[in-house]
Amino acid sequence: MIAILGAGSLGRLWAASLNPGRAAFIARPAEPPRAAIRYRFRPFNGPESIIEVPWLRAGDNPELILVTTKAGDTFGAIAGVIDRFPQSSPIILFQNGLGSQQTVTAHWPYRPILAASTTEGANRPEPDLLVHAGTGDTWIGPMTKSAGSYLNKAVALLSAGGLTIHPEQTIRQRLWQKLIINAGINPYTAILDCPNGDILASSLYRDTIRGLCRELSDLMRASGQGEETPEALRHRIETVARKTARNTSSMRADVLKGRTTEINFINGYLARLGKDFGIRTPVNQMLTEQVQQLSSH
Ligand code: KPL
Repeated sequence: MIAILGAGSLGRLWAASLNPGRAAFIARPAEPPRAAIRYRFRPFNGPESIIEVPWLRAGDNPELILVTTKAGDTFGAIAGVIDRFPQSSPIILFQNGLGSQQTVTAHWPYRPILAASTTEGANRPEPDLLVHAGTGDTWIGPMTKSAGSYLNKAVALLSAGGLTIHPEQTIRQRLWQKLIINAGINPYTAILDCPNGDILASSLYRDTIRGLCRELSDLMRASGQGEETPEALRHRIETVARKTARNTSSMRADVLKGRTTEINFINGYLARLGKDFGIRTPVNQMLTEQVQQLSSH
């Protein structure tokens, strides 16, 4: 049994891929007991089906716990349920950005905690409809010392669902690579309220992207993430913006739906890191403040 904490798009995608009978959602303490979660699942290829995912029962001992909450909810969600599970239960964190993973591993350093970075695309155009909009890859790697010995088992368990999973010993590096892309696309799409490709022609982007990439390059070096020139980072950001030109970024979608964005774990995280290292980050700060003004955060 694989337990999933967080019944949003990503949690539902994993549940749908692992069902029947392999996945259960973990109820939060404040959640009244409800019937199983039922939704329509529209796969990337093939016909729609109905998915029914039960709640984990008291005493169930899952082989793996997937945490698919938003970055800002993650620590509280885990803290509310973790005492139900043995110290040896492996936990995989699926959050965007950086910062939430560090908070969790700093608090539970002896638990086997892994992190994942995924390019799977899923959304919920209606509350009871889950669309697997784009197939991708998922990399999983250890964040705490004791997690290393669980990696192969976790990859095998998740691969059984049919999604493409890779073991990744240097998962922090991969999280950083994704952070760079998200930092260079997401806030602009939210502020400008446009699809990813349209940011490239805007004056906000054109006036600030050089400064942003300089900050990103300095922060990567200071964090031990290697040398990447600002130009190379800009090239990567723009390649993804062109490839996903018609997409609505996750941050723009959050703003449009009135949800809390993940800005504090993307540009906000980078601005905090800059303070720690004594590196100036005016562009990250400006983007963070502008996105915070658009939403409840
Ligand atoms: O990961 C993304 C997101 O929306 O969060 C990008 C790469 C920007 C694609 O939309």
